[in-house]
Amino acid sequence: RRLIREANNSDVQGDAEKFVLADHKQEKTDEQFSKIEEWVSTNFLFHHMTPKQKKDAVSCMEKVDVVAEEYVIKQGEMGDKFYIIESGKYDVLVRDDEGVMQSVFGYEHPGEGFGELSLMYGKPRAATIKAETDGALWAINRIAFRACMMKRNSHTDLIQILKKVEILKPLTIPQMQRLCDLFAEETYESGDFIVKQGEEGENVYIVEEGTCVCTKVEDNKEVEMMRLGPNDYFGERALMYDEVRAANVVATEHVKVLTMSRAAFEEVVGSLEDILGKDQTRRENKLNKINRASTYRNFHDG
Ligand code: 1OR
Repeated sequence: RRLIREANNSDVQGDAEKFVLADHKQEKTDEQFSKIEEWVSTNFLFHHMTPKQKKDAVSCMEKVDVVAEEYVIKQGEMGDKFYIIESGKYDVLVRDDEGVMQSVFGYEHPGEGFGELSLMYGKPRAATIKAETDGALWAINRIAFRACMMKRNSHTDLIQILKKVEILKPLTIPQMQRLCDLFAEETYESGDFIVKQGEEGENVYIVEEGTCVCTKVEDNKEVEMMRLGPNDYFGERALMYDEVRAANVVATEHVKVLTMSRAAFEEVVGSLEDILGKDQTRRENKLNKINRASTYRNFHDG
């Protein structure tokens, strides 16, 4: 990844991303590939990946054989692998207040997965996973998972998108190139919630394709606040003010978004407050205009 971050030439960056992925590819038979692909397609962790990204993820999964009584994951240890079960039974144990391991859950169905908490949040393992029988798992680590999610079109294409986003216009080309490395791409279908009112959020989003509607529940009614289309951004408020999400953002058709964590964004661009603060007036004017034209309406009325 250092190679990717440090490279400035966009072609070199594209190649480096492919290199990361190629580095993680694991041999498997066609039969294994399609079985894992089926499991991946029903697992929430892969839900917002494009079909191509899912295929990349499957190709990076590595087989792990386990024997009965083996500890696959130990609570409190650092780890970044996510596992999908091919076979075997697994016990989930959590230490209670007295330090005694208690069984809290179990997995026994092929296709079930565990270990997503550490993969997604980089935190120590929240539970212990112990094999009750011999079995087989398919594992993917965080670097490979993230490399699959990355947008791997040429940087030139991505920079053309970023240049149209109002708040990013003042950025220099090198800053934009560094941002390109950190964006992941996600897809949503009509009716999917990209951001949910009341939830905590860590990511900002840019609409790449399609439209979304921003809604808010007021007096038990879901009212439309504004529509967002290509090159609009959202999800910044919760991060700027350290608040929960103030509204929903719902896809109204097939939508592609670029997304990045606040930490990654600030690493490249600096304080989100400073940059977005300048754009808040423009956004609030847009919102007021919509309100004045009384386009508030019940979302479900259409
Ligand atoms: P991880 O990366 O933290 C351990 O590694 C994994 O166990 C964890 O991700 C989950 O995938 C899985 N609490 C925490 N982790 C659980 C739990 C759990 N169940 C499965 N895992 N439970 C709450 C216990 C107070 C049980 C919920 C039914």
